[in-house]
Amino acid sequence: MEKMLVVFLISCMLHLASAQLKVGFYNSTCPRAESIVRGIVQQRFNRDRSITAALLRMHFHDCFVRGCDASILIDSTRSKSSEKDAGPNLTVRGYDLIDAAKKALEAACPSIVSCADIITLATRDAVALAGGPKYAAPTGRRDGLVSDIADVNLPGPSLTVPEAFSFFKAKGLTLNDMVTLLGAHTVGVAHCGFFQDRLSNFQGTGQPDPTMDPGLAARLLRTCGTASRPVNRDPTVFLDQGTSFVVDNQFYNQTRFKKGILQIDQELALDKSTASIVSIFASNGIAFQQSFASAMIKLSKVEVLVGKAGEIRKNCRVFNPRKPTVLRPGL
Ligand code: HEM
Ligand SMILES: *[C@@H]1O[C@H](CO)[C@@H](O)[C@H](O)[C@H]1NC(C)=O
Ligand SMILES: *[C@@H]1O[C@H](CO)[C@@H](O)[C@H](O)[C@H]1NC(C)=O
Ligand SMILES: CC(=O)N[C@H]1CO[C@H](CO)[C@@H](O)[C@@H]1O
Repeated sequence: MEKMLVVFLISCMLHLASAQLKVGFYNSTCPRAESIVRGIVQQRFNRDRSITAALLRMHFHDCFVRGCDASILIDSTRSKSSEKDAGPNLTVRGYDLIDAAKKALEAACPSIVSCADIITLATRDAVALAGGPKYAAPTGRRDGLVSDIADVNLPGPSLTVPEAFSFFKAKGLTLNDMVTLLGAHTVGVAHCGFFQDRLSNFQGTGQPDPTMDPGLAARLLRTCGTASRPVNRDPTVFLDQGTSFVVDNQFYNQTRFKKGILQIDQELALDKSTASIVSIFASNGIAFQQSFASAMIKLSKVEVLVGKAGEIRKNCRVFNPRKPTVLRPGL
């Protein structure tokens, strides 16, 4: 009984928390906030279209570890390893863009716009620039006070659909949200190490993964080499072999032709719980775009800090210095 009450109260609090995010949260406190971020993303995108993939992955990794609180941005110190240094972070990119946006925002309105909102807004803008949906992103997130390598528990690329779904379900996301969000693999790259097992000796059979198109497997093998004889140093390949820089539904079409790169991507088209969603998105680009916009908004609300929780960091890579009035007993 007591337990149920606690669960009820916590779920009320979570509900309230997300209710405090608002579209245009900075309208009066920093009216140029969204246009400043958009300008910086546009500038970067003009010379490097891969920024869309970088930000999407950063946003996902941030939100799945302690909620969307910019904990992924914290640099490790000599005494403490932060989220950034965990294995699955591997090659999360785009930290410098967040720094540039923060610098411009601090100049325009000091200590107002959170790093967590910068990630959300920059991702939203980069998605739109790459041909994805344009959507209004609620803001008002606060930055977290904890970033610990031990908290990082992200899904791996060789999971089954039900295994992967357990991670999304724990964040309040549906199977439809998961299939939609994995559509982010319509842009960006993967290092060979994440799918090499599929190319020549799948599960010890001495054969490529039978769920991968043999022509594709042969091509990827030439790029990647084998685990014992790798070609140069861990090269990358496009996750969407069709339209690699465009946020569109081609990723789903590719998986229907056995051209998913990661095992989990291919599984989406094969598992009976997700195959029908994949075929809808593959044949209906507008349905995908609409679903992607709403799933991104849902992702951006996972376990956020609002109100007086957390802080507004001055520098996205370090926590603000503690106020001197806080005396800790024993120190
Ligand atoms: C079951 C869930 C997921 C798994 C197992 C997974 C796994 C991976 C792996 C292994 C890579 C390659 C990383 C590298 O080689 O550097 C990757 C890349 C990527 N992932 Fe995911 N991912 C998942 C969900 C998501 C979600 C929900 C998003 C965003 C909404 C996302 C966005 C991306 C993007 C954009 C890239 C390309 C990054 C780049 O080019 O720098 N992923 N993912
Ligand atoms: C901010 O302005 C936009 C555009 O006028 C409006 O849609 C939004 O509701 C406003 N938000 C707040 C919190 O005032
Ligand atoms: C779907 O992918 C296949 C295989 O790569 C390609 O031949 C076909 O043109 C694609 N269909 C659409 C509608 O883009
Ligand atoms: C960008 C970044 O901080 N990457 C780190 C990811 O984690 C590895 C260790 O697993 C570090 O070596 C990288 O520096």
